[in-house]
Formats: sequence, structure tokens, C-alpha cells
Amino acid sequence: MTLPPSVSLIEEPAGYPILVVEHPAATGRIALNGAHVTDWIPEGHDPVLYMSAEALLEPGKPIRGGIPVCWPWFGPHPTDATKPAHGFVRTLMWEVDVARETATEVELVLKLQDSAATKALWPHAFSARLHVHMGASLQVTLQVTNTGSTAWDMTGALHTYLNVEDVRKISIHGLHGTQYVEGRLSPDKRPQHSTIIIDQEVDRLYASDATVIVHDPVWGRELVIEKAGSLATVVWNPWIEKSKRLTDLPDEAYPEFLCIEAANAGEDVVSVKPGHEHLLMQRIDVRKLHA
Ligand code: TA6
Repeated sequence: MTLPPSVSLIEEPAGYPILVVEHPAATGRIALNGAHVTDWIPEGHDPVLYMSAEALLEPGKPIRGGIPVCWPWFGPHPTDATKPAHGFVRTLMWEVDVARETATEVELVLKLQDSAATKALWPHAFSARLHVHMGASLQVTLQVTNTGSTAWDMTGALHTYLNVEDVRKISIHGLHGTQYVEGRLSPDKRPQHSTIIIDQEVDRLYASDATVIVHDPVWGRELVIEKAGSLATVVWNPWIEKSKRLTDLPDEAYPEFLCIEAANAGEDVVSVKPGHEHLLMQRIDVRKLHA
């Protein structure tokens, strides 16, 4: 694979391939483990994606931060608790299929298909491609195709960790007037009457694919998250106690990030017929509050 001038492939640490993007419009990194975008810094801005200082960069391990690709299920496996949370593609090594650049962005496509290892976890044939357009914006699309002869059901998410100055001082806009489930508390749907603030553990599935704006007055920016192909939006911050239980996250790091996830989860199961595909897209833009 010949890479364009703005893209290089390194191993950091050894045995852990990472695509490094250094383009006039943005810099960033994508680990082939999980097709995981770990870093994106649009020109003239500060880093947009959060990465835990204790994230594990080891083949076969999920990465705490960036954009975990959660597929073919979101959260715990619906019937078998022994299977990995958030599916298995985030812990497999993907391959580079396309790498090209224009004056405004770099386009990368990573690919993965079923194997004996995946079929041991999920007995279906599939092709997965992650399309990354990295420039002044970041657009990530998970394209999955049913390459088998029977329909299969899936859920999934682009589980994006966003950098914020202090999660206790931001406000989240765009989901008011919708309903959400706070699964850890109860299965009941609750109305979201106004903007969302984070003053406790929040692990909510909103029945909305609306564009979300994270307003960060301390950092002086807004992050705009558009979605397509997702019936729901997950909003998550582990807060104090859950952070202590996450071994790859410093206990005091919870104020530094917020997850806004394009998702099909819970009751939103997507069925894909043989030969058909599904696209799950998330686009992030950054706006400074002060010129
Ligand atoms: O998206 C929110 C969530 O489902 C939380 O319940 C929490 O488990 C988070 O994902 C992180 O999951 P992980 O398996 O990456 O630790």
C-alpha cells in the first residue's frame, strides 16, 4: 500500500501499527487495532478527541479514548455475558484499504471481514469498512455489509470521547424535547426538558439522532456532532465512582471528557439482509466561541 505524503505508518509501541496523519488541515492518529481513531487536531484548534493517559495500546485490547468502533453489538452481549462488551471489532487488527489525500483532507478506509475468530463469537459473514475523512472536520463512517446468505441483526456505536475543559461546566444542546433511558437506574423513558448538564454519572440512551452541540465556555469552543444511520445518541460520563473502577482511566480524569455516541442500541436493533449494507456516520466540527 503506497501512502500519500501526509500519511505514515509507524509502530508505537513496537508491534502496534498506527497511521499518522500530518496534513495542513489536521493532524491525527488511527490505530489499526480496532480501526480506532485516537487523535484528531484540526489546524488552529486544540485536540478534540480525549485519550486516557492510561489507555492500553496493546493488540487485542480496547482503547480508552478516541473513537471506539462498537459492533456488531453495543454494550454487553444481549444473551451471553462471557462475550466482550461492545462487540469484537474494536479489538481486532484491521487493514488499510484506501489512503489518499486532497488539499483539504486525508481519506482513509480500513477493512475487516469475518474469520474463524469472529464466527466463534458471531456466526455470520460480514465485510466492515471504516471510512475516515480527516481535515477541518472529522467524519467517520462504519459501513457494514452482509456477505452471507441469511439476514443478521446488529446494534453498534461510534463511541466518541470528546475533550472538554471541565465536564461540570459544559452544557449539551440538541436533545431537549426527546426521551432517554438511564439504564443503570431504570428501564423507564424520561423526558429531557432542556439542555443537559453533567453533575453525576450519566449513561443515557436518547431516542434521537439530532445534531448535538457541546458548549464548552471554559475552553471557549463548541463541538458540533452530526450523525446519520443512528436511531439514538448515547451520552456518557462515568463520574467519580465508576471512574475508580475503570483500570485504564486515571481516577481524577472524569472531568476531562464526555462521550457523545452515534448509536443503534437497546431496542434499536438493525436487521441487514444478504447483500445489503448499513452506514453509521458521525461528523465532528469545532467552533471557537471567541474569534
Ligand atoms: O457508552 C456508554 C457505555 O456503554 C457505558 O455503560 C460504559 O460501559 C462505557 O460504554 C464504556 O464501556 P467500555 O467497555 O469501553 O469500558
